[in-house]
Amino acid sequence: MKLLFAKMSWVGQSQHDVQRLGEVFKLINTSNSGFLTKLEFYRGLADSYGDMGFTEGEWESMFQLMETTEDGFFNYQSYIYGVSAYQRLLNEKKIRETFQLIDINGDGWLDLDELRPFLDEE
Ligand SMILES: [Ca+2]
Repeated sequence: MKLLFAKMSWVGQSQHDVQRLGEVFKLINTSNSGFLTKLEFYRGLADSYGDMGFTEGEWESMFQLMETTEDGFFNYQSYIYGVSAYQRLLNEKKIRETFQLIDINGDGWLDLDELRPFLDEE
């Protein structure tokens, strides 16, 4: 099962990412207003943190999950909600992909023959 658990390690990683991204919000929000716009966030990110390992498309996906005010401001709570929701979607996608990888005959079930290569590693 070691290989299987290694494949699942991103779940812990994504929790770490949410924490890390939370810190970044606080550091970028230098005015301490509690609100940022997407532009302010991108600017702060570019100035101090680079892309943090996320593509622009990934950042956009996260922003789409955030609730903003009419003029495009979001607060810490909405930001964390967006980041967490995005990580959750990503986890579900990766779990599905891993399942499909193991489900060799594609019947939607994992049988012993399909799991044996992972069990033999012990
Ligand atoms: Ca199967």
